[in-house]
Amino acid sequence: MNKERLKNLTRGMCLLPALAIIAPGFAGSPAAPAAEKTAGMPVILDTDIGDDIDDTWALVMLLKSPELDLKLVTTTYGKADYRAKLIAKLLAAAGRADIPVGLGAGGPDGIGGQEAWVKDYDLAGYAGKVHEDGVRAMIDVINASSRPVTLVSIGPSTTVAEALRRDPGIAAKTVFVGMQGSVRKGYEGGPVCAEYNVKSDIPAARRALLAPWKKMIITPLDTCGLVRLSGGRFRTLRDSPDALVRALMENYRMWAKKATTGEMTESSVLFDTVAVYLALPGAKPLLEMEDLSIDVTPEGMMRVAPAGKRMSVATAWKDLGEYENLLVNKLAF
Ligand SMILES: [Ca+2]
Repeated sequence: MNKERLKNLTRGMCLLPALAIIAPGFAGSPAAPAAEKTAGMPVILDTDIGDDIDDTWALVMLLKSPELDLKLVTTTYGKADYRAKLIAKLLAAAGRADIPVGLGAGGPDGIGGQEAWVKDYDLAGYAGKVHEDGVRAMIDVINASSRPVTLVSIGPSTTVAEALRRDPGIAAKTVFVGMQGSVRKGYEGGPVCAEYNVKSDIPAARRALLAPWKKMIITPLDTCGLVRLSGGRFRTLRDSPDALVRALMENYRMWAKKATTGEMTESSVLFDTVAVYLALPGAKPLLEMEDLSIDVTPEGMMRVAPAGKRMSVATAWKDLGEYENLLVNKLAF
């Protein structure tokens, strides 16, 4: 089992920390809508796409959300070349090569479970802009925007923290929306734990999650860790003729190491899609939202504490089934 695969499989294992340490092999388990660039809310997606597959789902969901005007997609937590190739090829498949791609912090090297999809893809062939310094691009998009930018953070905070280090002033101009942490529940509804995005780069997470953002909204494992499509909902997407959904399913097939998409009967946990949902304008009637003061400990745990950072937290589902319907409808059409 390669290192990346191991990381994917151990993402959900912090409820079994001892086992994870002593037995690392233990593991269970037509183009997007045309750009309506003027109407949508300005958004940057910062993603560790290419490790767990849910980032790919989240990017496709974002591309199928005309309410959101995607200004830039940046990579985070290393593997910048591999991640940028995945992003660029997906944007091209969506007919959205107008969206720039930025290589984020953590270094260029490394691959993951979707490498087969991009091994022959040349990033230099991307028709859109590729920023070698994605951190700079993130700062520039935020500072150039006449409206607050929504930063959708769905990976470790390596790139966001570096942007804050270079220009702390971006926080006050930005709405931070993240798939981050674990407040009262952990993976699969289990005990609270150090969530993957936080524990992968704890100093960066502390810098990013405690920064003075204009507004801050997160979906911790309490909510995002429960989303999984199965049955008819999954089959609707698996069998969709839509070009972008087919690209998504092909990536999922490669990541899941299946010979055909027909062998797949359900999704993995789609953590990151909930951050995209939170970024959408309007009320969130499907979620229980609480204003909480959150601290992040040096061990990567989230604690509700009076001196913590005030944020809106999606702590429970009111109607998870209806969210899954929304996700299918958004992706499929
Ligand atoms: Ca992610």
